[in-house]
Amino acid sequence: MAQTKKLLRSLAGETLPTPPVWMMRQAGRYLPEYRATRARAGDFLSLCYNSDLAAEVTLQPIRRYGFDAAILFADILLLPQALGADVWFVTGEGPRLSTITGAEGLTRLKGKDDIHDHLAPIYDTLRILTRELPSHTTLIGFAGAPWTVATYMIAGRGTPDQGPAHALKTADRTIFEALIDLLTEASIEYLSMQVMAGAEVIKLFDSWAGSLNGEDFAKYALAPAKRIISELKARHPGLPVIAFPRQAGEAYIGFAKETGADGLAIDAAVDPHWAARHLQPDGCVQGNLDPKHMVTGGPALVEETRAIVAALKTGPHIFNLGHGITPDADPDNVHRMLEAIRG
Ligand code: 1CP
Repeated sequence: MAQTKKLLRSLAGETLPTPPVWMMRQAGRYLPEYRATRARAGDFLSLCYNSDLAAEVTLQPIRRYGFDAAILFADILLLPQALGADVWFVTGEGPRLSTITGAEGLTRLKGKDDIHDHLAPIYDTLRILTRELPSHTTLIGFAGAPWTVATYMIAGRGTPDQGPAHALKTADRTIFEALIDLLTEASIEYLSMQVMAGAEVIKLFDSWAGSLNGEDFAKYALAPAKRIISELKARHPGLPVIAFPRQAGEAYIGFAKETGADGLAIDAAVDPHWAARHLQPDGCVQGNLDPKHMVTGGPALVEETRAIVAALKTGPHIFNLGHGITPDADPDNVHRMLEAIRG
């Protein structure tokens, strides 16, 4: 049967008259219905592990806006938790984790196959969503890429420059690489289960790829993505994957081809004309409206949206933001963006 889901057609390399669209963090605090459901769940992690409520918040932006894709409501830090790290969220500040500073932190972690009991509610969320989503909406599963997840596990929190992770990489490369390898293999098991539970596309978020340079980028961003993607595709032939090596700059070039990704998500710093020339020949490009427009709105929102659509219209394109929508965004600006894309 010919593929009718627009997002899957774009990922298969088709150039469509209007691009499919979804938004990073589309289920989130800018939506009053999200805040209400989160309050019912108690806190953020309880929401992630409550399959019914996690499915509910995944569906909220689909109902409100009719996006072409729904992304599983979960977080990249659930995998470290499944591996045995302590993870909690400090309201108004962000995530906190137990830290990994050397060999003993690593040996305390579980093996790659010991994560599924802990993550069972996430797989249940996906099963609920396969039943509840409209037939034209694509269901996206995800994980953090090994480097990005490692930066949180090493520092115990988000960091502006990923300093502690770079320091461990220099001080004890064996331990650092063992952590990257464990996360690579555990991500394969986690994502493979997501596919079996109903995820139709997988996205790998390497939010901090931009702080890796040269050889480090090749070893800790590119190589793990390549291993994860090739193993997932071996287990699930035809599975489309979107890679997001955020702020990779020039290193976006060739990333999709070398890792086998079908789609390459780009941040808002990338000129979409440059992306059309250097990235679209290798496959679908996803992006890349600056999320600040969702706060400020006005004519600039419409002009920028149209400029991105126009720049990428001669190749496969999925419209998205360059990063997640922020809690201070105006929900009406999302309608304005959709109007500018779809007319
Ligand atoms: O207060 C709240 O309700 C929590 C805010 C929130 C949300 C809505 C967090 C905390 N995580 C999420 C959901 C989430 N996280 C999704 C699913 C839904 C969607 O996109 O609609 C996804 C895909 C993520 C991925 C994620 N979590 C990333 C990668 C993407 C990115 O934004 O760069 C990262 C880095 C995280 C860690 C994380 N989780 C939450 C926060 C505030 C952070 C960033 C921490 C930091 O470094 O400051």
